[in-house]
Amino acid sequence: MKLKKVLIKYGGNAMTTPSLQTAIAREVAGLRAAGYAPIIAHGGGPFIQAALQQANIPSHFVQGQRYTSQEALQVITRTLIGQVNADLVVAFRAAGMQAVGLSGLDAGMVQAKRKLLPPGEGELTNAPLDLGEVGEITATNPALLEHLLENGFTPIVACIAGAADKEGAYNVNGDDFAAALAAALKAEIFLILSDVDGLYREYPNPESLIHDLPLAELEGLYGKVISGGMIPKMQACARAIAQGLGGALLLNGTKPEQFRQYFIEKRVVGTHLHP
Ligand code: X2W
Repeated sequence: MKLKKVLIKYGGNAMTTPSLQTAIAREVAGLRAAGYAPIIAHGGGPFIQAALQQANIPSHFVQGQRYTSQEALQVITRTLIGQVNADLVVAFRAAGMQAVGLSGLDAGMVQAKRKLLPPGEGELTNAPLDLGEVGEITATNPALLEHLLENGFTPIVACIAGAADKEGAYNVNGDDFAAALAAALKAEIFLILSDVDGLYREYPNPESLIHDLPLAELEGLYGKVISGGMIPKMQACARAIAQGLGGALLLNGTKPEQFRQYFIEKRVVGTHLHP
């Protein structure tokens, strides 16, 4: 039987306590048991924030991307690969999965070049905005992930990319990283875990939660229904769908039972974005 690949973007806001990590790991194990092949791509924003603060390295965001100095990159790489990824491998193994900890560096899985943003409105110069050591993905190679999935392993991938235009690594936004891997793997579904139930027409009125969203309707929602941190998430979903991905699903990672409800009980939860 061909396994259905589910690329899960596991964001830092849904992993703040060990018990939440354990609960999500159990749900992901349930997916495996039900015939899905889960792949985890993770960020770790709150952990990065704490590590940078502790190292006295200033940090700010430009259009949803963290400005990353050379010294910040070192701390971020160590935090994501040495701390967050390792903790997730422990949690997922405890839930019975053969978890394998990786980052985009391994086997050239994700390559990037320096990301330059076009200047925003009201900027004083027309020069592109420099984000430091932030990467824009240029190439992906899912071969290693395919091997692992075929042999029953569950890959857990930290959002650090190899540099195509210099020595070393780049810091990549977790949503962009996960979307690129979802597209490269031709996943059945790209699942984004955040800390809200999905997109609301009128936040936080629960009646206004959007369950079904065709891609064509997405553009009209920016600035109204989609704002702040949701903008890069939805753009990442749209890009992955445009590259051939079957669909994207937003679930609330702080309510791990939503996994079971959606995938096993086939209940209507979250926001499903599709072509
Ligand atoms: C992110 C990578 C981590 C991330 C950062 O430094 O925070 C950039 O912004 P979440 O938990 O998924 O938000 N990188 C360039 O995206 O973590």
